[in-house]
Amino acid sequence: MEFSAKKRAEAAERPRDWEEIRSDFPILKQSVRDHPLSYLDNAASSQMPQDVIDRLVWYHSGEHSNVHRGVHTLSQRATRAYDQAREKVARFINASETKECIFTSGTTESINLVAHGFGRLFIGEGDRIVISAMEHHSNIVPWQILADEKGAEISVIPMSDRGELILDDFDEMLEGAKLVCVNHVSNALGTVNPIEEIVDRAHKKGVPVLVDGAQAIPHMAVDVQELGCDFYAFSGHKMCGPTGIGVLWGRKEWLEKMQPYQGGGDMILSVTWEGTTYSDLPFKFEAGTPSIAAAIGLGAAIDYLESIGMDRIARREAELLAYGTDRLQELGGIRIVGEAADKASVISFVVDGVHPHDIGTILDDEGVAVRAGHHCAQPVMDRLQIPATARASLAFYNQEIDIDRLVAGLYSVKEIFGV
Ligand code: 7TS
Repeated sequence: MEFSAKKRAEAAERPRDWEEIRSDFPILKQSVRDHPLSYLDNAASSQMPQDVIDRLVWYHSGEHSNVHRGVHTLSQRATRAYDQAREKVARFINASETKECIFTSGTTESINLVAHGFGRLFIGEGDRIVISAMEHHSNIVPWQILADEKGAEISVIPMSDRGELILDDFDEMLEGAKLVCVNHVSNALGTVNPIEEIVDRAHKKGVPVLVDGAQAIPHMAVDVQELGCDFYAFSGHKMCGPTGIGVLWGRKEWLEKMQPYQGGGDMILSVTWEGTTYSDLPFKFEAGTPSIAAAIGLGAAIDYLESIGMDRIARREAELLAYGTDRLQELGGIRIVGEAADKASVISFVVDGVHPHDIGTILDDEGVAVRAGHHCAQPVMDRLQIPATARASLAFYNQEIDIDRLVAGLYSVKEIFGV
């Protein structure tokens, strides 16, 4: 059962409008607290279209079996679908080889894999790891653990009040550095970072770059070869796929040198009491039974996104971001946090005199889902001297009406708190 070819052919013939695209998402058709649901927490987790749900149901009802093991028909079916999902991932990010795409449980595991496999081998005492000031905890904590273990040091690329990286001292920071770790898009601020420039400058000093692409991959066409980076990490559940699956793309030259992150079945060529030889890429890094269904679901999510087109998605989200930013600014008493010139569709904000958790609770009462808190980016909050923000993060299946409902909810917040 293949959904993609049909969808793509249909889309090429007749680009579907956004109303129709929204109707692909069954979860958005419900009411929450007697209001139509406006789901604006897509940076935490996006929703799955019916195609992806159907693909998961099909896998579980017609294909489920273990992969790379059985000679029987079901195992062959599951293996084919799983391997095809990896090919879809490779095509989606323009990897030069499919084997450079490792399935993980998500961005967090992808980064930890590099911290173990690359960090243990190439980072030692006194070496430097350069991290940006706007990282999610998952691109900070693994490096802190490694730095503690190895006696390495961490240097932080600073950021401005507007939420843009300040790269003035970046070249000096690269002296003695073994790795740069930076996100493509900040989850807390929406900033799109200048990855090509960062990679270019780092590579001039011979320093590889890991990009946390968790918040970029759902919003724009990503071409890892064009970016020039060495590693690119992302999660399925933020790009209309299921949870429990993610990807680490890495340059073959690095991945081949790196040690496996976990040992177990499916990652070996042979095991004897004398020793073990590991499988080739990508299997060397995929010990044990993988998240087969989720990987296949991710493949279906890629088909779905491609049937709309990533450039079209980026243009639509830019429209929604502009509309949302204008409407929030009109309200008064609201400060948008993160005003980078290049932004993805994330609107973090604070309302003077109201805690973001209260904003989140009142909005939920009106059917509007936002996230409130530090967004696992506590150093960003510390830098901006705020404890937390409320965050509306938009996806292409949101509509202006969702933003209108957010604004109506914020009027209620202001009324209740008298601000
Ligand atoms: N990196 C970034 C930039 C993220 O935004 C997130 C999750 C992660 C890494 C971790 O991804 P995971 O799939 O491994 O958990 N960000 C968010 C968020 O903004 N709200 O909830 C999760």
